[in-house]
Amino acid sequence: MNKTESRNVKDEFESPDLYLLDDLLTEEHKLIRSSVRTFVKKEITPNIEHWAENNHFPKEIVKKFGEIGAFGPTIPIEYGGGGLDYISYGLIMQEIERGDSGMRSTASVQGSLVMFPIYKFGSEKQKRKYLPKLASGEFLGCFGLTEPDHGSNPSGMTTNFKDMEDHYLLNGAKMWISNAPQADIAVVWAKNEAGRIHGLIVEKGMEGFTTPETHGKWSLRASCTGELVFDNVKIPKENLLPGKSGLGAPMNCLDSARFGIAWGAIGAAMDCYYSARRYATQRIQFGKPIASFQLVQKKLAEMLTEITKAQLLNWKLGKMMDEGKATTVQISVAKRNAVETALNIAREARQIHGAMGITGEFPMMRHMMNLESVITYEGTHDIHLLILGNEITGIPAFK
Ligand code: TGC
Ligand code: FAD
Repeated sequence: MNKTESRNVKDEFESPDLYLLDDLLTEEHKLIRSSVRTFVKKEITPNIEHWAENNHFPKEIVKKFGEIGAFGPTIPIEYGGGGLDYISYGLIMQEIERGDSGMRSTASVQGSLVMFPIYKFGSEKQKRKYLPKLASGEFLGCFGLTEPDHGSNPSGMTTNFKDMEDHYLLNGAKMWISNAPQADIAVVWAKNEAGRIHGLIVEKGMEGFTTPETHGKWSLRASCTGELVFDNVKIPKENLLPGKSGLGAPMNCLDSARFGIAWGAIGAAMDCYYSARRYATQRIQFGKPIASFQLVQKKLAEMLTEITKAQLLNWKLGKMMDEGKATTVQISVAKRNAVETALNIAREARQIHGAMGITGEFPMMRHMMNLESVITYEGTHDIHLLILGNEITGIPAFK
């Protein structure tokens, strides 16, 4: 394959539709998918290898995501959101992650983990103050739940706040926080003096609040990750989210974000499948395209089968989300299934490309490395398995 045919020069991606799943989508869904796909082809795929190689988060993408409605698609229009359904949200995440998981992280953290808690648990004043700016990309947000000593078990968190009568005093630290170094606001989960978890909105520039960047990542290199450090930060009382407390509040947000990941990871899988199919039909060995060998066809056939199954699962989950019927367990199953499917497909697609597959000429290595984070964040692969195990047996094996 010569340079001019490489994907970085021209992104001609088309999605497979073996089972005519487009019949399940409305005209509006298809229009949304097509406009985000066009955006990704223009703004993300021509640049992503360069950004990832240079460990560069393109801050300008935030405004551009705002312009196409990628932030908070399910939030009502009156607060700047898209007023769309969950299938639309899923399709937007699928298309963005087809470009890159780190880009999807930027969008899904903003929508599901920053706008969602403010919309769901915030006061009217908080909604009016923050949501339109987050929707437009004027503000970038982050979500602080994980701590250095509390990852899978967020209920053990030690970040805490004290009631000082005219303000709260926040102390502690969060780690592995997407968007943190560039964020204008952080939705932070911390315990009050009674040990009850609450959400607080912490603004950039508050005295005692710092966001050191995490360096040395071999994954999600185009997304910025960092810590949130609180050293006696004075938080105005009006910045507490009044609507819900307890671990259930951040977990509600994770339900929405994990749904986005289920769709997004299949976008990355679709990109790998597309690249492998194209390469296999063009690459000649033993006098024939490698696509003519049965073992290569087996790989491609299994990839398409798994993508199709995952898309059906995701679509059904989207319907249940829209009907308000989706459970945490169902969402866990879809997240777990999609990420495992995508990782397997990235590995198989890489093999089809032979040595070329390890270069940035093709997307598989980047997707594969990204997916190693996706399989860990928002609940690790094993934690999701245990959530289903708990549902089946009634025994929570994570304790
Ligand atoms: P457990 O005893 O099961 O529950 C404690 C309380 O929380 C409630 N709850 C939920 N409520 C609503 N929705 C959910 N999904 C809920 N899950 C739990 C539960 O009902 C209970 O309420 P109550 O009133 O009875 O007290 O909690 P546990 O401490 O045993 O933990 C259970 C476990 C392990 C499943 C859970 O904590 C878990 O899912 N851990 C994984 C942690 C995680 O996902 N962290 C994600 C951090 S954010 C992130 O990664 C963003 S990456 C973003 C990107 O870049 O894209
Ligand atoms: P641990 O909890 O220490 O787990 C280590 C291993 O032990 C895992 O394999 C796990 O499955 C296993 N394990 C743990 N407990 C059990 C158990 N009970 N039974 C069986 N196995 C178990 N967090 C945020 O709050 N906000 C963010 O924006 C955010 N962004 C992130 C971005 C990136 C790039 C990454 C990598 C992480 C991000 N995270 C974020 C953190 C992420 O949610 C945590 O990494 C994740 O929840 C796992 O926690 P941990 O890394 O501390 O692993």
